[in-house]
Amino acid sequence: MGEPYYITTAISYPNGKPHIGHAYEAIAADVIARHHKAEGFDVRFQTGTDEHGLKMAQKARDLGITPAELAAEMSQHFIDMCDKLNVSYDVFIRTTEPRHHESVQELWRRMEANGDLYLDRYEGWYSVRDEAYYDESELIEGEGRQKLSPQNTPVEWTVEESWFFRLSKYQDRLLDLYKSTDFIRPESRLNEVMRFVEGGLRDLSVSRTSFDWGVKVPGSENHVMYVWVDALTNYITGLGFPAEGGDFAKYWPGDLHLIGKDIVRFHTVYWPAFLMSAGLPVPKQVFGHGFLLNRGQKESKTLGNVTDPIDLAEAYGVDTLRYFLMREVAFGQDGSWSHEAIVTRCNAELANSFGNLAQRTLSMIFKNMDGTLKPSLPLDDADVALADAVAVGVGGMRRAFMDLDFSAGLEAWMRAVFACNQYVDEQAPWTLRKTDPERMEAVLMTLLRCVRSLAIAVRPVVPTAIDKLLDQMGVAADARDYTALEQSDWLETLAASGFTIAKPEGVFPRLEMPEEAS
Ligand code: ME8
Repeated sequence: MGEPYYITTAISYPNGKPHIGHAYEAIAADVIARHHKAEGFDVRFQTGTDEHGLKMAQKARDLGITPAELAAEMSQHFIDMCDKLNVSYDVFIRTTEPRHHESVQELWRRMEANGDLYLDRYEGWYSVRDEAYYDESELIEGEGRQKLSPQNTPVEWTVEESWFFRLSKYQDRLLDLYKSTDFIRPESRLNEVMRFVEGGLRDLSVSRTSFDWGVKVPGSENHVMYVWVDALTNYITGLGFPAEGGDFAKYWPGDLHLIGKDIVRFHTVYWPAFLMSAGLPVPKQVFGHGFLLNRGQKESKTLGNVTDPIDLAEAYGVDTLRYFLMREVAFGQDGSWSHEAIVTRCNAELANSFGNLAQRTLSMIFKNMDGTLKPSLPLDDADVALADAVAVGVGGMRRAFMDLDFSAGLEAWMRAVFACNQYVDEQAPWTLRKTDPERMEAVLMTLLRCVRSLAIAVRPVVPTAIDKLLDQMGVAADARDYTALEQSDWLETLAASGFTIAKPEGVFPRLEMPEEAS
């Protein structure tokens, strides 16, 4: 087994069904997980649902059910979404699980033992939707002079007895962390957080007495913990904490918390401070991705533009949706989707470029060579140059993916696909068939080698279609990781086994605009 690599998504609030932003984050995390697996890492991938807090309690009350019922029903939709979108998580955590309560209470005890928790009275502007208190100075004014949080959500003046965490004590250690490591990415978020922390940290209210839907504070049973203390701890609960051997020893500190830009502060200020207080190592990196917008607008129930990601996956195919999201959005920035953009991008790149290349190659081998493989024909300069161009494209893609720059990675991959299509046009194997059949066979074998490399490279993004293609090419199921790219004799071995290419089936069909969207 390779080096451990632990990646997590945010855990979603199951107060409604998953939206396209949830799908985007889950898909991006899955691509990262699959990419690291292909690179040989021993990957652990966790996602889940964040089931406590006032937001859940209020929603359940509105629906006339208990918060536990709401959480159970809705978290199933998140599990179903992950399964539908081929999200290969190892652990799906629900914060209502007893093991999670135990883990959070142990974290609390350690913070308390370190002298970082004290009882006081809290007064402030609280936003239920954000589950956060805000400073007067941070508020903005909405319609009718209504006070709103910086996230545009309503706030209420709230007074309660509360436990406090000595966040102020960690200011210097946090600033050191940001300056000496790559803890926060991308850079725009780093700058935002630095400004916030340099502005001075105030102690944080970390318990509530006004409701009881949460993890109980040890020794102070009328208090439940602030939902963010509880939620953030999910990342270590899933590794078996408080047990510190086993998975915890192997995968902690985690490599990457992938989250959206709106919750960067919780992950880069509160979470490392809690861990420092409890004497535990902090994760290696937090990446705050951008928001996915619907033609430039945030989806919302009020605007009536909410899209069910499952409907999109059903309309266009799971792989297509995954490819579109990773290719279209510069990772870290906001991005937009529309039906036209999905159809245009995926037809141009998946159906017409790569899909067509693979389909043409396999079908010419099937028709003109009876599907047989001839690995040892002489190669000429054009063949060697193409193999080089593909190796450069695939190498560029792997490096960009390591750096989480997916759109640039897929662009490098696409350049290699274009080089192959240009080679097909220049070599014109359909003409060679009559003039120089042996040369035609060498051209087709060159193309087959390139298609295999390109397929293996893009497999983390579009796993189902690529597996279908590699099956048709006789590539063994256990030879589809990046190490297989170095196996220069695979075609020799496959030919020696007597494998022949059968009539191929396309794996990236052309898309049509759905009627209601055109
Ligand atoms: O914040 N585009 O849960 P959540 C992209 N429970 N990402 C989006 C998005 C959009 N339009 N809208 C939301 C929570 N997200 C907490 C997290 S973690 C210990 C607790 C992202 O259901 C959002 O940024 O509101 C977050 O990373 C994730 O979806 C879940 O959001």
